[in-house]
Amino acid sequence: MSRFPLVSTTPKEERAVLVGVERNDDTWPSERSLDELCRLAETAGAREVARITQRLDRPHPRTLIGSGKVEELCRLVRQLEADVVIFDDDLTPSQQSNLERTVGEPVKIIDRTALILDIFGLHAMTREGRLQVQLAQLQYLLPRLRGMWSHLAKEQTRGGIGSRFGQGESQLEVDRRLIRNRIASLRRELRALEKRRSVQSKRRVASPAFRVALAGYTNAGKSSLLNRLTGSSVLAQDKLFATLDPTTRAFKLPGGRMITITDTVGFIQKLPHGLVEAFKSTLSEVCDADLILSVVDASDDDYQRHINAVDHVLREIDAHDIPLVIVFNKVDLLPPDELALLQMRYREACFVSAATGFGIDGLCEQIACTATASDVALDVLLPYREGALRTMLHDQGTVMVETFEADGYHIIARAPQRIAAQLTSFGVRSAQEDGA
Ligand SMILES: Nc1nc2c(ncn2[C@@H]2O[C@H](COP(=O)(O)OP(=O)(O)OP(=O)(O)O)[C@@H](O)[C@H]2O)c(=O)[nH]1
Ligand SMILES: [Mg+2]
Repeated sequence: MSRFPLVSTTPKEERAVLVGVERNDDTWPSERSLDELCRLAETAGAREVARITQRLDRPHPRTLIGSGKVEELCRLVRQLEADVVIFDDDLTPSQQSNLERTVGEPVKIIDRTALILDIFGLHAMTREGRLQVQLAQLQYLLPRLRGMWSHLAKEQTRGGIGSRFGQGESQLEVDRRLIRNRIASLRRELRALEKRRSVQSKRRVASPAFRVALAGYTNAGKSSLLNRLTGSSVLAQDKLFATLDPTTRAFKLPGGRMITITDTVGFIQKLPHGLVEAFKSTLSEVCDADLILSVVDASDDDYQRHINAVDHVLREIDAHDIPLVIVFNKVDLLPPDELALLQMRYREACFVSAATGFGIDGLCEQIACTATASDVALDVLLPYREGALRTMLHDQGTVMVETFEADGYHIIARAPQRIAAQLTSFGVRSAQEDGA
């Protein structure tokens, strides 16, 4: 036998007890919400070992759940040797520290928001993404500073969920003032990045491709759909919040028109408001779109709630006026009669499977229809030196007739208004103005 037995370097999977509260006015059964919390916990590297729920009219101000339930929780935690307790509802800073004291060290008490922030921290890849998550984490941490001191002191040496807040900083010396300063400097950095992003997006407006944004609940299949449509290989995983940073790809519609498609961060019920705030500039990819494809996992029993949650976020980021098509994905997982029912219920929607390719042609036609709906007719004479504009007209518009005249290309086409606007200085006649 070896004198030096191998030691696993994989971080230990943490054992989690989930706690849900059912209210009389709740439209979402706590069991379903806890199922989702369980998936979030798994994504963050924890395993559910038990769950408890309590029906409550009003939250208990000191501990959210009643004292009897807190005792039950303590028993369960001891019996099952749990490392962490995750509340599905937000805990106030004082509820969190009261619970931490009662349940006792070294068990961590966190809530859904902390868990989501933790996952975002794990998945953020770009500098902007990381800054956005850090900002949201510090905003969450600030009012909890006292309660989290001891917790953070211990966490310096441990891995696992709920432990990455403020990593890299000497937490024990950090006080509120320092955190506030850091928040202010993060905001400044993000504003600078945002400025750069808006310059880039202005440049993109100058190249007037029709912009489609994929939005939707996390794990609905947005990245898979982008891959299926454009032949890309963006990361698609059976994990919540696999995508945090937007990716844009060019795509040629049937008929030859070039458009862009952007994959974005997924939404979720009870999405922490701080995250929506922090991710505003990333979410601006959705706000700048000409068409939003709201991707829905048709095989999820909760699809209606997902549609509502997405709607809610789109309102929060002022994107609800943008034309939107609902795209039910994963229809390969539906029995034919359920698919037929859904099709009857949502006559305007598209039904696709990113996995099998079912319905993708129809989806492309629907995008093409929207992309060309507001086209204007053009009858232009472009000087030969304007080859780039001619290419743009071919890429972004539909050229009906093109002849080569002595003084340039004579083109009769239909094209987006944005293109017509760029051609006015070349003596463009809008055929519509002539009654065409
Ligand atoms: N059966 C089936 N599975 C699919 C389909 N589309 C996506 N999936 C699976 O669903 C899971 C999530 O897919 P993603 O494309 O990562 O979903 P997403 O919406 O980008 O998720 P986030 O980035 O985490 O918000 C993956 O395991 C995919 O393989 C489909 O049409 N049919
Ligand atoms: Mg994704």
